[in-house]
Amino acid sequence: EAAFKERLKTIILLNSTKSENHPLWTEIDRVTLEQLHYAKLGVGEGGWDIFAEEGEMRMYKREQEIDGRVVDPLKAVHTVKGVTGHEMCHYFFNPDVRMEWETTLEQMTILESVSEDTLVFLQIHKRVWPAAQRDALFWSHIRSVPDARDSDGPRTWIVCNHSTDHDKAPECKNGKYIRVDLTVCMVCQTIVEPPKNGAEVTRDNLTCKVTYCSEINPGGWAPAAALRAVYKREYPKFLKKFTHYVYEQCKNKPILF
Ligand code: 18C
Repeated sequence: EAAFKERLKTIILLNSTKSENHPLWTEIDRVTLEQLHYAKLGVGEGGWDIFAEEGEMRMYKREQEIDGRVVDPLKAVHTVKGVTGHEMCHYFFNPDVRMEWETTLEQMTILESVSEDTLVFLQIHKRVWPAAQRDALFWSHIRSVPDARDSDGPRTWIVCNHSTDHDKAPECKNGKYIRVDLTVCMVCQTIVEPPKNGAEVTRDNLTCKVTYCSEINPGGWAPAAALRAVYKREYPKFLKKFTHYVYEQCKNKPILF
């Protein structure tokens, strides 16, 4: 009986570290799958306007305002050689390296480690004059899903970030910062070009197709023209810097499929 109880304790402990048992789980699962679907839709329809183009990278926006606030949805696509979708998403999710590529950040705190694949973040972002400084409170979730082409090759990876509340977070209305409301996803598909004569796959055979979608409500007053100027500068800067960072980190490491 003692051995049985011990085993039961272990099972309970193991299960409690899974995100499936967290009160946020239903929302995490729903929003992640919605974002995956949304990211896969093309930009041909739906009124997307291209605003930045450099090499393989294309960035589109839809101008939209809610209560006079700019909330323009953004969708970007990029193709990066030599890395996998798993690698790309790993670095986007991993808090240890965020300061290496995220240039809008002043401070980052992990409020809760829900599980290996889910964290709750409080981030303080740099202030842009003349608007008030912003913070962001969101869960972040990483997972793999079967590839859309139904191949037995590498899976597709997604990281989804979505605003939430948290007991440990300062209340925004009494706080020093205005809290933004965000839904962001990065979806990455790996394409492997089969090497000739059955040789081993190297990084030269890899291409990663990145889709990045973002909807940010500034949460309070911000001058529309300044805000649009900020994101038109910051999004391309982010995606170029981030993908270059991942490429550099991975180039001499074994491939993480
Ligand atoms: O997705 C990205 N990063 C993730 C990890 O950090 C996460 C972050 C989301 C960004 C939240 C943005 C919070 C407000 C930022 C304020 C602007 C800072 C600019 C600093 C310039 C020095 O998902 C990559 C994010 C890429 C950067 C996006 C910039 C978006 C601008 C949106 C503006 C809304 C705030 C209003 C500020 C008013 C300006 C006049």
